[in-house]
Parts: sequence; C-alpha cells; structure tokens
Amino acid sequence: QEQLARNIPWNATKKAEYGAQARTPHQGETARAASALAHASTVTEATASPKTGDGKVSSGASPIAGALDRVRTDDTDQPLTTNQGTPVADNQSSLKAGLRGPTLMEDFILREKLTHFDHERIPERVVHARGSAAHGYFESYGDFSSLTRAAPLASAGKRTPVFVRFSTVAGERGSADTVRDVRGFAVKFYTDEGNWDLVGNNIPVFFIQDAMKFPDLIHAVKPEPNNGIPQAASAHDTFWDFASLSPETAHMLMWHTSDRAIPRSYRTMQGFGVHTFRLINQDGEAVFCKFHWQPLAGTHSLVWDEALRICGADPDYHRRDLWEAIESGEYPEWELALQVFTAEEAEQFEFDVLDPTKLVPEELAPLQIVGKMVLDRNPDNFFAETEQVAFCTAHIIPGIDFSNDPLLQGRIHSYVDTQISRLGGANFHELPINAPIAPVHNNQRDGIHRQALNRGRVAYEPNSLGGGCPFQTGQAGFASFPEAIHADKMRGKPEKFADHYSQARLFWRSQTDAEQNHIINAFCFELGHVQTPAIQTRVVSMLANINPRLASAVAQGLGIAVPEPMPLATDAPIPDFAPSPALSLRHLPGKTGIHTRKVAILQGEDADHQQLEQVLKTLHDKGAVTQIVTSRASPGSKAHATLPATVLSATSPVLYDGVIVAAGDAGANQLATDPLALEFARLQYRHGKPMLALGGGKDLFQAAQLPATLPDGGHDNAILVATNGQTDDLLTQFMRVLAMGRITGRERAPETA
Ligand code: HDD
Repeated sequence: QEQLARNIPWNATKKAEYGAQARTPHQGETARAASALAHASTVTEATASPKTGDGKVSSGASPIAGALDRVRTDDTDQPLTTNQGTPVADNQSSLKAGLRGPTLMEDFILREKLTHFDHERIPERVVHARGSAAHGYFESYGDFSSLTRAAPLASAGKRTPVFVRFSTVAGERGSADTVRDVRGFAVKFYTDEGNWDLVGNNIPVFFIQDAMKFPDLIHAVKPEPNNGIPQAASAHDTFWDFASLSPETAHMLMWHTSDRAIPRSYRTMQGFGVHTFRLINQDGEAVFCKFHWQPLAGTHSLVWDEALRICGADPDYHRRDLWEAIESGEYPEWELALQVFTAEEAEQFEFDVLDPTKLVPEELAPLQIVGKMVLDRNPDNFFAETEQVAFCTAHIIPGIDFSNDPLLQGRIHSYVDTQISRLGGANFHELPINAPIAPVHNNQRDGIHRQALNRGRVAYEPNSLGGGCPFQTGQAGFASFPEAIHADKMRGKPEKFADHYSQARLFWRSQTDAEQNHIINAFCFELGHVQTPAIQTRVVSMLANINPRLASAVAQGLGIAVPEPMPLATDAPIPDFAPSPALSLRHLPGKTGIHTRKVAILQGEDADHQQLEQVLKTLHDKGAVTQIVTSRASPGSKAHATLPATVLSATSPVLYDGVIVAAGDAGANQLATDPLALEFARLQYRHGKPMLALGGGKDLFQAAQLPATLPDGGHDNAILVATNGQTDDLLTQFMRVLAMGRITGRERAPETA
C-alpha cells in the first residue's frame, strides 16, 4: 500500500531480508498487525468490495450473492496470518540455524504454507473440465403453476438466483476455449424448495442412447491413452472408430460438425436440457417437457479457421468474453422456453421421446417462453465457485421429474458420485457455492469436512425424543410421478431407437447452404486426421445414409470413393421430416444488434481525426466496442475508442468482428507495406467480416488483393470504401453485417465427387 501510494517501482524492504538486517524484524508492521487483527476479516454486504460488473451489489436480485458474503474475505488493510490466525512477521525467509544453516523442522509457518500449497489441486472434472461461470437470476414471466409447481415459475416477476457454468467437454482444465466441441450449459437454480440443477448442453441431442456407453464414448474422445494426444479434439482415430461403430451417433455428429460446436461466445449459444423431463402441477398432473435457453444476443458462431487461430491468439476467448461483458454491465441474457407435450402426443410421434439422440421439432411442439435469465455478477474466486460448484442431474425440486430416458437415468447416479471423489467426500453440498438457500434438515451426519453443527441427540427417524423432527412433508414435498409400469426386467432398447438417420437428415435439410458447407469441411478436417482408412470409409458410409452430396463431398475431400451406405439397424421405414427452420443458426439473429461486437480501427497516423471520432461515436451509440490498432506504438493523437490502443504485433485480426481502416495517404501507404496489416485485412476478408475503408484506407484493401466480387459472381456488400468522405450509408451497411455476424458468400462451396 505504502509502496503503491509513493509509487515506488521496486520492493523497498527487499534489502532487509539479507545479512545482519534480517535479525531485526521490520519495524512497524508487526505492531500494526495486532490492532488490525481486532477486525474480523469476513466481509459483510455493507463492507463487501464492489465486485458486480457495474459496481452495483445485486443481492436484491440474487440472494445467493448476499448469502455468499458470509464466506467472502477481503485482505484490504489486514495483516498476514497463518491459517490459525497467528500474525506472521516475516513471510520472506524460512527459519534457519544461522543465516547459512539448514531450515528448522520447527518452522511451522513454512511447513503450513508448503503443506497447503502441496494440496492445492483437486482432480479436474472427468468431462467438462474447462469452464467459466457467473452468478445471476432467473425471472419468471408469469404464473405457470397450471403446468408445474416448480418454485421458480410460481409468479410473474419472481426471481430465483442462479449460478451458471459453461464448458467444453473433452479438453483438460487448461485447454483452449474455441476448440470444436459440444459446450456444457449447466444452471443451478437456488430455489426456495431446494436446488434444481438443469445440466444441459448447447446442442439438443446426444451421441449415445444409454448411460452404459458413456465411459466408452468419453474414453474414445479424450486424448488417446498411450500418448495423451490430441488435446481437446475429436479429430483422431479412437473417436471416429467409436462413432462409426455406434451409428446412433449420426444425428449428434451432424451438430458436432456444424457451427454449433464453435460458438462465437457463450453469450450467443442456445442451451438445452436435452432429455425429455416431466412437469407436474399442484394436482399431480404431468406433461412431458424439453427445456430450451434462447440467447437474446442471438446465435452466432465462429468459422473454423478463425476458431483455430483464436486457440493461439487468446485461448481464454470465451472466458474473457463472459467476464468482460459482465464487468462492463452488458449482462448476458437468455429466455427459458418450454416445449410441452402430453404422453398421448408423444405416442403419436414417429420417434421415441425417451431417445436422447432425437429432438422434438418445434413444428410438433411449439416453444413457450416462460422467463428470462440474466447473468450479472462474476465470481469472486474461480476455484471456490467455478471449480467447486457441483452440478447433479439428481438435484430436482417438486414440480419437475425425470423421464425414463436411459441416458438421463444413468446421469442421476453419475454426477453425485463424481463429486465425491472430485470434491473429496459426501459433504460437498455444504461448500458455499453448492449450499442451497432453502434450509437443510435431515438425519445425515458426519463425514469428512462436515460444517454443520447439528444439535441434539436425535439423528434418526422415526423418533419421539426429537418430537418427530425433522418431519416428512407428505404432499407438500417432492413426490415422484406414479407412472404405471408393467414390464419384463431386461437389457435392450425400444424399437424406435433403431432409427439413426431420420433426424440427421432433418438437421442437414434445415441448414443453409453455407452451414451445409461448413459441415462438409468439418467432416473433411476431422476425418483427415484419422489415420485408419477403414474408419474414414465407415464414417462416409454413415453419411451416405444422410445425404448424397454430403457423402460425396466428404469422400472427395478425403480422396476416397463413396462407399455403400451403412446397413440400417431397422427394417422399419425411416420417417421423413420436413425442414425445421429453427435448427439453423440463422433462425435466431438476436435482439441486441451490434451490442458488444468488437471493431478494430486500423489507424494510420494521419487519419482524419474528426471523421473517425464521428464514426466511433455512431458505433458506441449502438453499443459496439472499439479498439485502435496501429502499425507501431505512436504517441500521435488517438481517437476515443472503448479499449486502450494496441499494436498489430500484439493483437490478432481473429479477435475482432469487423475492421475499419482509417488513414491519410502516407499512413495508408505505410499500412499497405506492413505484412501484419496485410494479413489483418486478408483474414478479416477470409472470415467474412465487414470491412470499411476511410480516406486512404482503400489502399490497404488493394494491396491485400481482396477480390472485388464473390465466388458466385455477386457483389461483396461488406467491403465498403468511403470515397467522398460520406460515411453514413456505408457505416449503416457495416453495422448491418456486424449485427448479422459475418457474410458467408466469400467462401467457396466444397466440390463433390
Ligand atoms: Fe454429463 C459433467 C452435460 C451425459 C456424466 N455433463 C457435465 C457437465 C455438463 C454435462 C454441462 C458439466 C457441469 C459443470 O459445469 O460442472 N452430460 C451433459 C449432457 C449429457 C450428459 C447434456 C447428455 C444429455 N454425463 C452424461 C452421461 C453421464 C455424464 C450419460 C454418465 C452416465 N457429466 C458426467 C459426469 C460429470 C459431467 C462424469 C463430470 C463432472 C461432473 O459431472 O460434475 O458426472
């Protein structure tokens, strides 16, 4: 503090660690410790440091944020202590027998510090190890009690705190964010009837139909066990070996190779509960339900080349995006939609609603929007919150129930089980981030790291000594839906589960041309990394059951012949679905325009400052984020961008959604001969970003040899050149493409065999 106040750039007390001076503790600091210790270090809501994005404490909206204040600590003005609260005079040197002598066993301060450090790591999640999370709330749009008695949907305006963790699946804890993968979308609702965890993904279906196969699926996709390669990638032999021998993966593979697997941001992904669940109302009436999260920012994805480069340029791309959005008060929002259908309706569907490789097309059961989720507070501590949060599909509340989906049934076991080894025991529910805000009363006792001080001598039920408490709630509590089941005990799958292709075809048909091309390219990339020809052929034989162009283009990309279609697992006719527009990413363009989109201003030193300020103002008014990028750091005048200026060598074009080149003649000339500026322009072009040249900026476009027309001969309406100083129309067009995400017309369609 003192050092900060006096602005000393070096450690002023460093010298005192050496030689004779080390014998005398630094004066003053130990004295201060005693008085400072008198203050408790646990903060209260009143003293909490402002951690919410815009500085507002959101405890009103999110009781869990307030509830967690009991464990939030803040070191400001506090002395250093051991874990026992003993003030520490010297944290620089161990206790030795003489300055050059051996360290003494007695040094409990060193030993405590090292011991704690030695045990700092816990096992990472067996899947979904890499993730980021935030606090927020869910707000119901109405009283939906006729559908479900689930507490969060009880009345209009009711707010339930949530903690949400987004993740990749295959990569390890330190892997990159923008790999090709499914994204986890796990929501913990701290409801007044206990915690409800909706542990979903950003894709509405799954690879396999039965939990029995989950360990095999994960062993196949994880790095190969002999050499630990590849990290966070499905592009290797074992994954495609498993996938092609399990054709039930066909539908999910279409989503996995689509743009869904490379989202632009967590904020622009949909979320899905995947399985069919049950909703139960106060009268015990049940309907089936699928859960959907719809991002208000729209659904936007990266393109593959961009995603690969971002892995290097900013491996924390999604984590940073979520963090920064919340810090700047741009709270990410999703609407919750329910797809509701009765058991009788489900009987009529051509697929089985218990099969998690199938979705229910919106044409069969429309979405009903029931509320909104807002993420408005970043965690204070990554480990304590994001790492220690334990999501379990078994955590449900009255009003929600499982279906017999065999994948879901297995999950009910797996999540609680995994937390016990990951978090070190059965009391993981007492960790602050996992503790419900609803009170907990039962006769479970003891276990490692137990926190609760359960009073009294009664820890069993029934009892009379405790007055029968805690007592069962009967109708008021959770009750499973009393489904009548008359069946033989057996292993096996229902008949309709054997159709593996109808919905893979539906998905393909529902994609735009550009989306289809991306799927073809993704299969070529993935299978191009497969070294066993028989596996490549087997996958293409699956694709031959989905669509001839798909199979042919992938075969062409791999340089192999199109094989015979893989034999089907059923003799029954495959249902034929009409395209469902909602399955395309284009379906949800978003309601937030260019809000939080990031624009690079590639600036020459002689740019027209006035014009640039005007352009920046327009962009900022619409909520865009801007950053000046120059060839080299120059002290010259900088326009007022959102982020601090940077230089080409310290950033990357893939980190921006669009570029504006602003320069006078000399500056443009300088940019046009800078290889980094040329690469910047070419990559922005290649990735379909809007590009606007002001003043001499067009020289850079020319030098980068950006084609004037699109491959199909059409006009490229996202390369914009201001010739007469007039920018209004061009800027409007620039912002239109920016809001859309990108234009896809610059890409070439893959060839077919
Ligand atoms: Fe799972 C974690 C989502 C199938 C077993 N899963 C995990 C997470 C998400 C999902 C989002 C991370 C939660 C977090 O952020 O902490 N998993 C899914 C979805 C599935 C699915 C949407 C299919 C519809 N999972 C699935 C099956 C099993 C598991 C079939 C086992 C039978 N999943 C686990 C796990 C994990 C997990 C091993 C690892 C870490 C954890 O649970 O907490 O138990």
